[in-house]
Amino acid sequence: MAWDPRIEMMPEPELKKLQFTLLKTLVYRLYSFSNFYRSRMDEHGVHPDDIQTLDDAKKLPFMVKSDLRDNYPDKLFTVSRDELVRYHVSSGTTGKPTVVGYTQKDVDIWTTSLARALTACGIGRGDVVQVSYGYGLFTGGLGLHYGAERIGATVVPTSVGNTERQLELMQDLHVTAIACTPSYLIHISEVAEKMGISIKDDTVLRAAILGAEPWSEQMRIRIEEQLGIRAYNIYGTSELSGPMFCECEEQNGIHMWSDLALVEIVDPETGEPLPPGTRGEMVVTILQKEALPIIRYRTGDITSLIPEPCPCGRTHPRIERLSGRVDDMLIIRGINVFPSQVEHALLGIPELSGHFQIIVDRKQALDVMLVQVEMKPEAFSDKITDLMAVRQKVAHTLKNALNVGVGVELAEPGSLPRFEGKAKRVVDKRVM
Ligand code: DLL
Repeated sequence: MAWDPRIEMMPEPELKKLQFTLLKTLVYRLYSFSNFYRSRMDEHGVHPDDIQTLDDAKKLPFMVKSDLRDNYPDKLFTVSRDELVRYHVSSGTTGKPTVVGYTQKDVDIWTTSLARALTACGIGRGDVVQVSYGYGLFTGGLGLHYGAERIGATVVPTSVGNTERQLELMQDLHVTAIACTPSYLIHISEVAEKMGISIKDDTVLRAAILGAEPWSEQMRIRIEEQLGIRAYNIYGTSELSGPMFCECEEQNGIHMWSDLALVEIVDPETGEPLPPGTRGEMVVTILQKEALPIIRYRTGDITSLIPEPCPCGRTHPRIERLSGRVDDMLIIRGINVFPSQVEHALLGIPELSGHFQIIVDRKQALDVMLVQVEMKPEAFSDKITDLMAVRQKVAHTLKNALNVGVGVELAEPGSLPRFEGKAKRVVDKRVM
């Protein structure tokens, strides 16, 4: 089932033509009406007339998060304030946050992208969707809320927190789908266990729409098996509007709606385009945004375009699961390490609960990485030899996966921090 089959299944050549028309219109509009874009393009020696094919998009200058931060709060907006119907604000890790404004059309298009996304996961009228992403300045809650309403599903707007109540509502209101971060879903399932509720047997939950943070294929398998549901990967960033792009029922790659976004994968070092199938940094142009146009935005997310067409019949390109960020990559004694690699390795170890934390420090000029891993209650023993064996197994698995030796510390069940929003997996104590 597709929300808008005419667009979602449009033959590829037609879709490309549409993309090109939208790109060209956008570039002309911004060159005429945005000081920022005009001077950027002039500095870069490119004029809208130089955009003759879709491929010419690579002639346009990149945009990065700091461009938004430097123009705080709204200097990059291309509509007047009274045309705005909403702001979202994303918490920056440093300095000023980034503010995204939306016109009514921007909200409508964003909502359409989510209607497509939810329909692609088999959700529709008759479903009850619990939205357990944060509501408010974060885009997850309101985004999914509007999308679910648009397809005629019933929304339970729980937001995050008060997990026991969330579980009661899940049962009492016959929730069939939940939208939240993968780490919050794991937390919910642990609280359910403590309350004596089996999500698999005591609820009618059948789908989860998970995103906003990295998660692995192993984590999907674990969630699906434990909860008896199907878990779908959803992606977006606040700068692009919020969550917009999602897997379909094939669960094999995230469809990037071509009439809304032009996706490129580039070498993070050189900025040069990379071919389908090769991993690099994803760069996105949002083709139909009014309030805060986004051209060639460097997401910092690492993925690749999947070259094969999707068996679902949608012609819009897919990206593979994000494997990390250009900027959360840790360099440990010269070796690149992604927290997602650590997660991937740990989930293969049955004694562990899946909660972990990475502590990076520098001792005598050498990077040291300590991975704290939490054990499952049933695997936790008071025999030192048992614990040492597990610790050794974890250290060995991580060494193989990361190509670098790391310290391992076992933690008691329930002792590592839990997260309602995005999990913070890395504590970097190094002073650079
Ligand atoms: O996290 C928007 C969102 C809300 C996406 C709800 C999905 C669901 P930001 O707070 O701006 O926006 O963070 C965007 O989160 O650049 C990725 O690094 C990461 N991210 C988002 N979705 C995924 C995902 C929202 N499915 C940043 N897998 C992005 C891995 C993800 N990382």
